Amino acid sequence: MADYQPQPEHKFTFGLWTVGNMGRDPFGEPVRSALSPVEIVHLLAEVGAYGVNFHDNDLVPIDATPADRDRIVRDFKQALADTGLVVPMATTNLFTDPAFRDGAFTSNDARVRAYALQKTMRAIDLGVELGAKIYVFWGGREGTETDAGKDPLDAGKRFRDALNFLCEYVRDQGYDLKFALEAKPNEPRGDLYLPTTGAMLGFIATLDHPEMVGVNPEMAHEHMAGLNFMHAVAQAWDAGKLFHIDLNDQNFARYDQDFRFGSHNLKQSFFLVKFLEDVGYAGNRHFDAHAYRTADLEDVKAFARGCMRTYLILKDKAARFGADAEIQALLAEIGQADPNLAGLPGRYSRDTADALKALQFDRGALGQRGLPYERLDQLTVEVLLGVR
Ligand code: GCO
Ligand code: MN
Ligand code: MN
Repeated sequence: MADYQPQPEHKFTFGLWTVGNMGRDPFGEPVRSALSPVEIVHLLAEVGAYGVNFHDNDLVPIDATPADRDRIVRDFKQALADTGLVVPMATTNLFTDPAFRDGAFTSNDARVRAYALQKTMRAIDLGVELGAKIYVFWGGREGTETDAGKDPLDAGKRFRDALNFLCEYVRDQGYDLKFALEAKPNEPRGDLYLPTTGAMLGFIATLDHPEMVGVNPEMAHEHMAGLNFMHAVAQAWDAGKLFHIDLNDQNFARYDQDFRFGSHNLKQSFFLVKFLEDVGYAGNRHFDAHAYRTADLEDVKAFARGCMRTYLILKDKAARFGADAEIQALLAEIGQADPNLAGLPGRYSRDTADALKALQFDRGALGQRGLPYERLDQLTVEVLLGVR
């Protein structure tokens, strides 16, 4: 482990749009030249990634002819075969084209909603053809700037209808494919619907085939909303819904920064990696990030290598945390059981309820008990700083 070299079993993936990002921002033109999908596959193989994900139009331009499509897909497949990279996830671009400027599945225009479904079915076909087992839905334009023109109940119903339709499509085609819904609070819309992973989890329960649908939480998105990402991931895991994950980094309360994983909030990144490794998350670890606008091609490779290397270093730190006797002793002290409780409350029964109601508690002593979180946190910081 000490060499921190990415291996296929780590399931590190990048989107075509991540290392292929040309550095355009709302204030400035692109700063890097376009890389073809084939070039990106070779770049990812060079840095040691396991897989490559794409939006339909990252691979096949929206105005490609059928002949263009066939040639592009053939070349891409050849690049995958030459490098051994796989395509674990695919998704639809339902945000770039002006047709989607008021949303795709939630648009007020029925023709746009129908077009979005058509585009997604075709993109699902493409993703499945290339081997994808997870299909991500990020509703980049599903929201509003003003609530004067769109009813959130209508929007929610339209989004639900679209996902129900697409689940049936996948079943009808016999595809081995699951959906993962990705929440984001805002950007590019003023407000996006279903803005957090928790909101997505609530929504999934209202679908016709909830078992086909999970979430794709993204670190930056929960941080934009000021939330604790690891807690959102834990809730998704607990619900059996952690189908995919988008790793990156982000200053709190900023625009969507998509920084290299671990570049900003080291401690949050550590607790996230520790969580994923402790529970045995076996899915893809997808880096939905891009290099700084100042980067040249070599620095883009350094960015990609850095995402994976930092993950593996944090995984190593999590193992050290688990093996540190002092840390474990403090955890045992914090979690110690009281023999006087004799297993109460346990599962509910009339007897356990009666026994619990009859127990005497020393409330003053409970309130006086100190908890060594300062010591524990300092030891955690010291593990992270490399002195333990
Ligand atoms: C963003 C999103 C996207 C999605 C991607 C896959 O903030 O732009 O994170 O990068 O993850 O569209 O669905
Ligand atoms: Mn994002
Ligand atoms: Mn994302």
